[in-house]
Amino acid sequence: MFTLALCRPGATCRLRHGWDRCQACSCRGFSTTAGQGQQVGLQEKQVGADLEMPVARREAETLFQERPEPGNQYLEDALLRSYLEAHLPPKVLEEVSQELEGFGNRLLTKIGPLGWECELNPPVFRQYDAWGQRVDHIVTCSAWKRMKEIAAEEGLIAEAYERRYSNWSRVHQAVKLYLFSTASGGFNCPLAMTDGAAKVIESLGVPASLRNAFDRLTSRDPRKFWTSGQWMTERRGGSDVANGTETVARKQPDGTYHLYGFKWFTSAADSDMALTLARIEDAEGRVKQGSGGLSLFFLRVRDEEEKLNGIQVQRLKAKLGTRQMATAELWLNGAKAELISAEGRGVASISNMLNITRIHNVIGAVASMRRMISLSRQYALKRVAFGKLLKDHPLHMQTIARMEVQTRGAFLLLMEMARLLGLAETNMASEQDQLLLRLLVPVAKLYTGKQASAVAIEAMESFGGQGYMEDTGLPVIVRDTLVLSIWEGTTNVLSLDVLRSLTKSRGQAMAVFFSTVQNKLESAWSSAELQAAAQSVQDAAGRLARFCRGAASEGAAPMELAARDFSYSLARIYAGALLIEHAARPGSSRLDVCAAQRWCRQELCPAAAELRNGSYSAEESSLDGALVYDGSPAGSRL
Ligand code: UCC
Repeated sequence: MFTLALCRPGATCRLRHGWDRCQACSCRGFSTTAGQGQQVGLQEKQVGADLEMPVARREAETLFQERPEPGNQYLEDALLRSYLEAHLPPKVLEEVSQELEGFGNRLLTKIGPLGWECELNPPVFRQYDAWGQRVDHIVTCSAWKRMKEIAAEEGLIAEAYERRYSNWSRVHQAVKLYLFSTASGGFNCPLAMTDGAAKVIESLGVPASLRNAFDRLTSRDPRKFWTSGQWMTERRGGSDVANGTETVARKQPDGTYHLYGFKWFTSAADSDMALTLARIEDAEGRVKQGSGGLSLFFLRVRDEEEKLNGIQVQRLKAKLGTRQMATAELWLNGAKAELISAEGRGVASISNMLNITRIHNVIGAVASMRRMISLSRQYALKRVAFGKLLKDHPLHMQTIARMEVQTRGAFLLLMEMARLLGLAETNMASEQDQLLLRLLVPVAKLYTGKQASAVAIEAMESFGGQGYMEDTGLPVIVRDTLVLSIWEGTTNVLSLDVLRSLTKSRGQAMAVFFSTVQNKLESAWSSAELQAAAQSVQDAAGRLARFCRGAASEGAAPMELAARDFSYSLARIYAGALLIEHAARPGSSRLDVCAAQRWCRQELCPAAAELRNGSYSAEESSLDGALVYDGSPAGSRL
């Protein structure tokens, strides 16, 4: 965690600053941690001594509470390490774990402090220069620029495209991004879109005109490395892209296009390039409306002389979080662009990008949960309340343990997607694997987005009032987490995407889902400890199958009403199966078993439960609206 601390000027600085700078005395340094037990003892002694002393004689600068100081994120993440040990081939494991340990140290000592600098120095927008010339310059801090270099040096995008570890390359990349995420000062956002853009270009076979862009997006050379934006959202809406997109594309004699329109949210607007959607005008200046009128374009944001490419920046957005990263409103006023999809296939083409950024969203969600729990559990080792450390209060431990179980389920979902993506990208995925991946991406995105918000808020509470204090850094994580259920598709939009993927596969994806869950439970039936959990998952899968058969006979409307609960059911059943599979492997720990058992004690199939309650009936549905508008003039018209 990153905090700013204050010392009394002139006094000896007694704070253990970590990487931060004391505002008053400007001392700086990185502290080493003495034995944990010793620290706890000292803390207890200090608290005791302070309480015995009359208030007037206590030193004003005495810290009453110690900061939590997690160590190397890789070394402290038991589940991550056991997952890699269970899945990676030995040679790959050896190399990867060595690299991750080093990366964990770099995060702790170098990258984390830079991330905090990004938070303290958010981008500013300079529209004019001193002489009145319009420059539309988005000024970012040096730490943000350094983050871009580090992303290249660490191969955070390159790793996935070099395929050094064949089908395990995506797992390796996902793990690095997961470790990087909460230390990145928001740089995980441009990386998500960069990865998505590289994926789109690769899936087009890297045409000659995009070779340079692809090489830069996937480069390890900081001087060459580019990031990409994903400009999809316009004034009329961000979810309903098909109806919300007004931008038009006018064909030029040289075959390129000029784009005219207004992009309402463009994340990481300081990026080097972007992929965006527009409607191609015909010779009479007419465009086709709807999804079928949208095509996908590539554009550079600036030309070789650093001049904006027919783009004006209107303003930066004032956001609740992710303030380290510039989100802008952009006018496209003749931006030169290249058509990169078949005409009218824009949405289908950009979906490749969406599916990658949604996986990054899951990475961000799991990383945020893991970070908050790390801080919370560290704090519980140091904070004394009601005469004992927080870690010795069973209710407090139960609360953190519940978060831990949620985080474990989410982590395994993430790894499963990365594993499947790695197979798909090395031509090792079966058709079933591909269907499963298409289904799991929206499921995991929507589910972990919600989990992360809940966990981040719960973990903040575990610090008491301190958790609410800006300079602890905790509110930053909470704010940056809350966006995860919104961007890249809200929970409901993603629930509808789950239905889209099922419809498109004509039910095959569901069949694959059920058979995969069954396979994952296989090794648990012989385990006395895991049998009951496996039975819960199997029963829930049975209820879900009956639900699907019933829904098929009801038509689309009830299914749409049930979409969110249905998606939650998929997430809980699948994560349950993954936790069981992980716990049933040879050499698993008692805690792996415990996590699987606890996960499976929750309602695993909320869709069936809500169906039993009548939640999806026409009558209930009409009452939803009545409840919402009770007392409002609109209510009488329902
Ligand atoms: O928020 C944004 C940037 C934030 C920064 C990113 C950071 C994330 C990093 C996290 C790090 C911590 S950008 C805006 C994001 N916007 C969205 O996500 C849009 C949300 N809306 C949707 O997803 C909608 O479902 C739409 C736009 C996809 C619906 O469009 P349509 O055109 O109404 O949908 P259709 O007609 O059903 O789909 C058109 C085609 C179909 O293919 P065909 O024609 O062959 O049948 C669909 O199957 O597109 C296909 N398709 C997909 N294919 C649609 N979605 C997908 C998909 N996800 N995967 C594969």
